[in-house]
Formats: sequence, C-alpha cells, structure tokens
Amino acid sequence: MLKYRHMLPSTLRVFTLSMIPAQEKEALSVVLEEFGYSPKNCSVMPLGNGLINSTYLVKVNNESFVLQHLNKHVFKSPEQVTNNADYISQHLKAKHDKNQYALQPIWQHQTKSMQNHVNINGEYWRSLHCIENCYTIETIENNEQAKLVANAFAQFTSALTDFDSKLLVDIIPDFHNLSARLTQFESALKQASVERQQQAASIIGYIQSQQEFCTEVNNLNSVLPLRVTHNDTKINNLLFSHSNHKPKAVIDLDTCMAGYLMHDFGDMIRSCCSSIAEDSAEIASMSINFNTLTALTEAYLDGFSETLSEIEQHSLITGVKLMPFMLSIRFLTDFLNGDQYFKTQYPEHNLVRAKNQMQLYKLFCKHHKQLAEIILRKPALNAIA
Ligand code: GN1
Ligand code: MG
Repeated sequence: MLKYRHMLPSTLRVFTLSMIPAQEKEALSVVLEEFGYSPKNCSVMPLGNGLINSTYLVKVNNESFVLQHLNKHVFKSPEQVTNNADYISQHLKAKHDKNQYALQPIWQHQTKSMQNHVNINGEYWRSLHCIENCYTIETIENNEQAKLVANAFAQFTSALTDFDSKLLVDIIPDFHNLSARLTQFESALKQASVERQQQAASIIGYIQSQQEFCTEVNNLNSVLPLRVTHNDTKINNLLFSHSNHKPKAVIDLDTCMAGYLMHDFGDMIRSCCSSIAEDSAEIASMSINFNTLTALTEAYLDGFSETLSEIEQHSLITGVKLMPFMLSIRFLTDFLNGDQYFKTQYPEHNLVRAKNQMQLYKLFCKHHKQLAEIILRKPALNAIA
C-alpha cells in the first residue's frame, strides 16, 4: 500500500484547481508517479458525469490517458472491478483482432510494478487508455444516430455471448435484482428521518402500489436466459468519433456481470427516450420520444437476430419499464439513507431523480400498447426460450 508523500501543489498542473479537493490532488500526484509519469509534466482535469467514481483526463506531452478514483463504498472489492475489466477487454480485443467486434476495446494500464490499480491508504485508483478524438452525447439528435447507438450497444452485449460468465466476480451482488432493491428500500424507509419520509411520501406510496409489476418481473427472472451484460448502457457510456461521428467504443465496464438482456435494452431506452435529463425537476413536461424508441429498438433487435428467443424479445417490454422503476427506487433509497451512494449536488437531488425516473416508468406503462407493438413488430427467429 502506498502512503501519501508531501508534494508541493505547484508540481502538478491542474486546470480546474477549485474543482478537485486538496487530498485528491495530492493522491493524483502519487498515482501519476506509480504509472510512471512525472506529475509536474501532467495536466489534469475532471472528466465525464459519472455518479459514482471520480474520473480525470491527464495530458502529458502529446499523450492523453484517463485516471479514475474508484468509489470504494460502492465497489467493495475494487481489485475485482479491475480484474473483471481486464477479462472483458481481453475477450473484446481478441474478437476485434479477428474482425468480429468492430468497436474499439478499452483497456487498463499497468503501474510500474505491473499492477492494474494503485492502492493509497485504502483508496483505489486505475488508469485507462484514452481513445483519442472522441466525445460523448447526452441526447440523441436523430434516427440515424439512434440506430448507431443501438447497434453499438447490441454489438457489445452480443460480443459477450460466448464469454464465460464464471470468470467474472459479481461486483455488486443483486445489482439489478428488483426484489433485493425493494428490500433495501424498505429498510431505508424504516430508519429514514421523519422529514425525508414526509418529503418522499407520495412516491413511497406509489412504489408500494406496484406489486403487480414486481410480480411480473419476478416471474420473468425465473425463465429468462442469463447473459453477460454491461448493466450501465446509458447513452453517455458510448464514445463517438470526432472524425465520422460514429460510435467508437462502449466504455465503463465496471458493472459487467451476469444479467438479462432486458436490463441493457431497458437502460439504453431509459437514457435515450425521455425528453428531459434524468435529474431534471421539470417532470410535468416529460414525454417519450417514440421515433427514437422505434429506431433504437429496430437496430437493437437486428443486432441480436441470431440469438434472441421469443421470451427474451417479450421481456424487453418489461425491461423498458423496469429500468426507470428500479433506478427510481435506488435513488429514493439513497435519499432516505441520507445520500451515501450517488453523488449529489443539492439536498433533494436524489429525490428529484427518483421522481423523474418514476414518471418515466409511469409514461412507459401508460403507453404499454405502443411500446409492445414496436418491440414485437418483427418476430424473433428463435421461437424457443
Ligand atoms: C451510476 O456512475 P455511473 O454514471 O456510471 C450507476 C448506474 C445508474 C446511473 C444513473 C455502479 O452510473 O447503475 O444507472 O448512475 N452505477 C452504479 O445515472 O451504481
Ligand atoms: Mg457506471
């Protein structure tokens, strides 16, 4: 385990000094040295909008790479996160080299002592290869872009069809298990402050009224085939190339685990088809973009035509509702627990997110018929589960 060393702040050039806490800056210097860089030659700036880890872009001479401080409260075994990511990268790279995976695999760098992470006083850091000349998006602009997005996420999950899931540690057990999320919610509710319980009263009551949907999900879970899924297929986990504006890489492999296809499909739809951002408080104005939803669905189903069973195809309807419903419960649970899991910018942030995602769930339920018609338009090739 490395110890902090005294390091004059001026030896590390950080663009946005005020945004990075002093302790983090000090740690960054140590981490850079462990990866073989002299901090005084490096410029560091925060990267991305992740709600869990802290991510930085480092520029040194003409080179760029990514440094990430893993959230040890969320990832209880950070070494296992980096080990899992290595297995996935190796699998994707092998496919990429055989022209079976067109996207670019991302990979982690090793430290001077050949480790894929640095441990400083129990805090874990890693370095990731930076795919140059790329950008991320938060919203989809047109149907062409929607098709590219769905095709990229489908390629990713499809490329893991022959990956041995036993190699992966269950990084966050029960990550997308609705029953477990409900149990966590009920126990958060019991110990929450009266003030927070009151603030959340209407959404708490609504969740408790959704028993029928929870039973539908449980029934599906017992019959669906397990795959290796990404589990965080939100739109900003896709890198687009500046040169041709096409998807270049699927990033953020932290939660790649055994899961159901409806999780990856549902999370993609959740993050692409709402008219407002996932933490917007303008809930009354929320609508679903069905043009985008149709384009995403068609391209996603095309990407799985060989391996999709009828029951899996049907489950995608449930998945579209499940992902905002479950994320709403997770945000609410964190609000009731006093905001320990997701990064927040103001005291009601998690409550706003929870209400936003629950509204999305309600809209998908309201438009169930249209949703089902789009998802089932083209029948699956494999009629048996
Ligand atoms: C978290 O940190 P980020 O943005 O990659 C969360 C996802 C949520 C997402 C909602 C490990 O992902 O499950 O869907 O926020 N990741 C974890 O924006 O909990
Ligand atoms: Mg993530």
